[in-house]
Amino acid sequence: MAVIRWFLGILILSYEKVASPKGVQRSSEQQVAIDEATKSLTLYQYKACPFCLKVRFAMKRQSLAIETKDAKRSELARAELLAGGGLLKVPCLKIVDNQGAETWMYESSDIISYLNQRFDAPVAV
Ligand SMILES: N[C@@H](CCC(=O)N[C@@H](CS)C(=O)NCC(=O)O)C(=O)O
Repeated sequence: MAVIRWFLGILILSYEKVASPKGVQRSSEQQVAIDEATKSLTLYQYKACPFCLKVRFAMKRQSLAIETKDAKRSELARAELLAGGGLLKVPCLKIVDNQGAETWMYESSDIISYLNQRFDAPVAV
């Protein structure tokens, strides 16, 4: 089982290398605004998780420099995820609003919809 998981991990990471999408090009002012907005986001993930890869591709497509934390390798990240989100499941997007309130969003499809809705339009930061 561990060997199969290891092999799948290698496949996923290799696929990411060859299939990683191109990022959208924005004006530098727009990109600076988006970079500022994404400082309040953190993606908890595993490198070799296919659902996390789906989210990383969406981030790449949108040129979003969201901080990622590896909940498999980092005990601290794992503890943060469990304490904040309540589940040891990835991907999970931590969203901090202007008042400092946190939302912990699970489910890759929900995370991608959220990112697309928030960052697709140039003014929606
Ligand atoms: N439906 C979820 C599936 C997420 C999922 O199954 N993630 C796995 C890793 S690939 C997980 O976190 N499993 C719990 C664990 O590994 O402890 C999604 O699309 O985000």
